[in-house]
Amino acid sequence: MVFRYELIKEDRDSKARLGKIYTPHGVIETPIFMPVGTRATVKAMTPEELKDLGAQIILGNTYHLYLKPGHELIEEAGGLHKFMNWDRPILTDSGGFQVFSLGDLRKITEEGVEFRSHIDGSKHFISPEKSIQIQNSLGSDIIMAFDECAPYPSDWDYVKKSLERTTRWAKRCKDANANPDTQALFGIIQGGMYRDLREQSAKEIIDLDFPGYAVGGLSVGEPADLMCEMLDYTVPLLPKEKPRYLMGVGSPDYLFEAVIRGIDMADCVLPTRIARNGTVLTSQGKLVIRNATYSRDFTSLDPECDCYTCKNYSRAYIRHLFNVNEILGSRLATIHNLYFLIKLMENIREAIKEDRLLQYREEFYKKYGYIK
Ligand code: PRF
Ligand code: ZN
Repeated sequence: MVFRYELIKEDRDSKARLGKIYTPHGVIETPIFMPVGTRATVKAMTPEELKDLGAQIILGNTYHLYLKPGHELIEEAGGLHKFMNWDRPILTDSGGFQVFSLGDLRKITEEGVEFRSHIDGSKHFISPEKSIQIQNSLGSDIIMAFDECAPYPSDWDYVKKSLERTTRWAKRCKDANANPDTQALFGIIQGGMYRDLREQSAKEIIDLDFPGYAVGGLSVGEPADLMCEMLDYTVPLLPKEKPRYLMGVGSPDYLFEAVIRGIDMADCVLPTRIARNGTVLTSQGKLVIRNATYSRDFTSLDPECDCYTCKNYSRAYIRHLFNVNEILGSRLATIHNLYFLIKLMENIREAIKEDRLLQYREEFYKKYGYIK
């Protein structure tokens, strides 16, 4: 199956869209939330369990897989899908964001980024060409351009320089992609929190003509309303006939706000990461399961949830598992959190179909609370 985006329906009352993305490993229904599997595993989950949860696509990370176990080894195994036994679509991030998060361990030049491994301090260099070569070895269905995500806050002059370099890098990524027919390369829009720079970046990246576009550089510590303002401004600049991916967003309220502004895909470590330290997402908001309040609470994590965890285990039991450090606690909380977001996106798609998304958002916020 060659890569294609099909726009099925636009919401009557917002910019939300219902669509399908066709990839060599199957179809993704959008809007979609993508669980993150940084190191060739969605932490604590087997691929079988992910499928049972309804996960349609997962994310992998170029930076981590390049360092360990190495992309050559994964290529030798027959690619990332085969290596990790996941036969549905995979998207890999370019490593740009992860390398830039290393702080003083890295040095940016026009050619690329020199950095020291966060694992053993060894020296490495990733260029746009190298990032694409690694992603070509991994064999992911959607690959991302090597970009720079400017930190927040950054001044206008720096963001301008950075986005212009990101455009030059995007062109080099496009030229470097050895498998354009089987691995769709998405361009990434940067531009920080500046409208004029968002517009410049969108124009330049769209001019290069990618099969999909990501909005990068958001959800980097700015206030929620600033992120929303940037989306309000940026998303309408993107072509209707291509998918739009908001990078690094995964709290329920941010997902609603992104979808309503026309975003089709999003990913975040949030549900899996907070699960492992005992925080679960529920229809009533976040719940910290370690709290003593739950020691004799024999109800499920979320009375409205019908995931495997909620059908079979109580808050008291899961709290106990966390208190004695049993790994089953992390597994049960991860199952619940991923199911919660996957189900939320399914409900959002249903609501778009029936032109009641804004009403659904209001109902959801009444119980969950808004922007936590
Ligand atoms: N660029 C890349 N990956 C990312 C981001 C980005 O800007 C973000 C920003 N929230 C998350 N992941 N390549
Ligand atoms: Zn549940």
